Amino acid sequence: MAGRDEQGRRKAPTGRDGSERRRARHPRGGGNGGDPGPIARAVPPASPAPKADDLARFLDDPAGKRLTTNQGVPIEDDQHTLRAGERGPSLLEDFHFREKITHFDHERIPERVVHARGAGAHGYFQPYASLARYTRARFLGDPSVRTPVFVRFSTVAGSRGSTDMPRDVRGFATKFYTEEGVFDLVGNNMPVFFIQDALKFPDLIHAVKPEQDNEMPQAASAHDTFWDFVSLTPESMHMILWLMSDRAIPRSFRMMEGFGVHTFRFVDEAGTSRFVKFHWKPMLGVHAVAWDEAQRISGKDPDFLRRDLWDAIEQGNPAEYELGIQVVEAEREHDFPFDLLDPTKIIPEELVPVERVGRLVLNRNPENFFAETEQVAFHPGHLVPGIDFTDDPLLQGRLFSYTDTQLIRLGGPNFHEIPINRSVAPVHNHQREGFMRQSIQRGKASYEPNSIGGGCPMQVRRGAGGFVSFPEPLRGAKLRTRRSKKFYDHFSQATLFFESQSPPEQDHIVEALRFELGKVERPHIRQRVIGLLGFVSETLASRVAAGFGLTAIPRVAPPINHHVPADGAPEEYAPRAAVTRVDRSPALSMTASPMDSIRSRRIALLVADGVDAVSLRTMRAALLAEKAAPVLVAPRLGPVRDSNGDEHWVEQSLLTGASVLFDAVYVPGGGGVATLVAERDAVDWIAETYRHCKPIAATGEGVALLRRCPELVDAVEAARDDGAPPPRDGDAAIVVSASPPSEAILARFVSAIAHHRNWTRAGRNRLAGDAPDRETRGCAPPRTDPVPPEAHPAA
Ligand code: HDE
Repeated sequence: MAGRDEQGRRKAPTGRDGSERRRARHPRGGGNGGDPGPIARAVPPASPAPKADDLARFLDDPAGKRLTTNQGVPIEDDQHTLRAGERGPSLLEDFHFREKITHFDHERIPERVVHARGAGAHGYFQPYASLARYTRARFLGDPSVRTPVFVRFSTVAGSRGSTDMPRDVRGFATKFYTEEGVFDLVGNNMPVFFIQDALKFPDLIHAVKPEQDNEMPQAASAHDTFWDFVSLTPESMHMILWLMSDRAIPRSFRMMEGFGVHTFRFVDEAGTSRFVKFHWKPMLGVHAVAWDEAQRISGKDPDFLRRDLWDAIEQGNPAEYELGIQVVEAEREHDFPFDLLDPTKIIPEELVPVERVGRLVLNRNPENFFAETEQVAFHPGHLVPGIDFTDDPLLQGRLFSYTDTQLIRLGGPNFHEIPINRSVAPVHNHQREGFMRQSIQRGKASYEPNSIGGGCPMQVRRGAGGFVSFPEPLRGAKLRTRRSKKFYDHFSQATLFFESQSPPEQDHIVEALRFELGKVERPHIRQRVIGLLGFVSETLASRVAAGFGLTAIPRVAPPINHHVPADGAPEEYAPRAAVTRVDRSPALSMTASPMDSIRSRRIALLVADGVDAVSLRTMRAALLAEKAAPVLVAPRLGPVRDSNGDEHWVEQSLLTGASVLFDAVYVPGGGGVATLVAERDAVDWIAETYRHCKPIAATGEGVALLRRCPELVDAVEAARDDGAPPPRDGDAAIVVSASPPSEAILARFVSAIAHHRNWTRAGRNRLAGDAPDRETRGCAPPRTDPVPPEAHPAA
């Protein structure tokens, strides 16, 4: 299928065999960055080879090739081992067998300790305008430069084979292959973290990973050890609020934000440093699924997110984001109620606006998951001149961890030579040997200074692009001690986050906490967590408490903070409230995100033989015009015949598909509706779509299928046939009409899909009576008073 190359050019259509890229193959393999000679260049070339060309040199394309051993010896028989006679033993001399099996036995490498499950994509980054006023980083200084990138998205807690849809943080790691070397922005889809000091990372991860005695539960934070750690770690409260929000169950990697989390530095040509926070803002807006839906998706398609990314790119829908930066002048470092070095705090956009400065486009799928997505090695310490660290104690610890982890994971110190990790800027130094060394260094000198090699490779002056660390003045005694005072404000920003959410988003946080704590077996852990939530918001805590039959928020036994050294006085480590300057930050709510596109959304068209040809054609054309992905779903696979007798190929059946894998559903009219109305799975499809707050449209006879669902009866009655908005209490995401879809009906359906979910449906559809604490699992509860089908004849 057609995609785009890394410069965004449309590729000639090719099969998945990559034959087009085959032609681009470089005649020469190996080497570093394609640099021809042994002499280092003081100044890198103006336009290094794009990363795709670099990778193309390593492509192994089997088309038309002979089968060989690893030594290149042609293989005559790949079916039988070498044996002594027809019924005799196998022979040790069978070099082909031994080589093949040995290689197979060694196919696995250790999975990442965290972020084991991921999906990657290639693309490019381009700034809108020069950022030279902030940074000397060349890839940010020239709007004409497109820098190749590779991005890996991931979950954190689960193993490599776990589902894409647990409640979890998502990694968003970007490798920029710049002309000055590799820059990695290794971020997450949440702007803060659980802990303030890297020393606690192994504790946090041990707590969230499956419990050590029985290795359960997989890819889930809903268990005792995680919440035990949280209950003793008040600094985690802000992150917990993010984790309990719908941000932890994104609809797509293409529809989530990314954050660098730590405060970094920009350094300009004059050496002036400013603080900077990095953001990725998705062009499709920020969207989530319902928690009930996430759990079902995990069963129906555990590859949901990686498939979404892969398919979108294959279909020519690149994933796109804007790079946002929040820049703080050095003199303002201490102007905030929080410490800029504290990774459990954001800089509210109300205090420092996010400037959108460039575009990231992911438009090419990897050729090989292992070679690229698995072997890619990120490191927050991969920097280019113009970007530098701060003393955030979490960031400082990460600077050690990432090289260390690659050594064990990728087997030695030469992981930078693996094709996906190689810099496109030339690499020359005196590092030598080690497992799997690829470069063949020439000459005699492998040390510096040397005279034998003419002093090469040579150091590079700052003015010629040499990296110089920002000379931050330091002072202070060597201590393992308390952090600066502002780090101990553990709750204010958690409160800010909760207060900034819309009512449905707040409901989802309450329900997520009830779910997670409901899986905790030890009551004292649960009660302590609810007690901590009381410091964030009494409303939140009492609503969670009500889910456990508690009538009051439990008191937290002191000390509140258990991160106290053996000789420390607990009161000195106690949380303290800061004077906040922002009470509400609309940017923290997902409702603030753009809701104007339905590009690449998947819409199920439920059909059966006899479907109305006009309705089907009109709806399909309207959705395709908006670049959405309509998919025909029928009671069985194969062709379906419309009212004109034309055949349509069914892509999914009620058996192979599932409502949770789609963003909306449309039921066209026609004779086929009678078949659907008789199918339990078709009725359930509609009911589930409704429960998960997604848009539903039906026209003509199709409305009868909606009426089979008790949940929908009121909403269908209230919906306006002419496409006008429903009355005040109506459901804008239920679009029905007695006749084939008109322009107004199409427009309303498209607008409902753009809004993604009608979350208010969950609240509006409670069982009879006032039941404010009833759990909805983030979706509309089913009605238990079924309406007999005969009471609602087809429209
Ligand atoms: Fe990581 N983290 N991390 N992390 N992290 C890893 O490195 C670590 C942290 C993040 O797709 C590991 O190559 C420590 C924050 C992403 O390959 C490891 C600490 C943030 C990825 C590691 C943190 C991240 C990792 C495991 C506390 C958001 C996946 C495999 C100081 C800013 C990258 C690997 C990929 C991966 C250590 C905290 C993001 C073990 C010690 C905060 C996106 O080195």
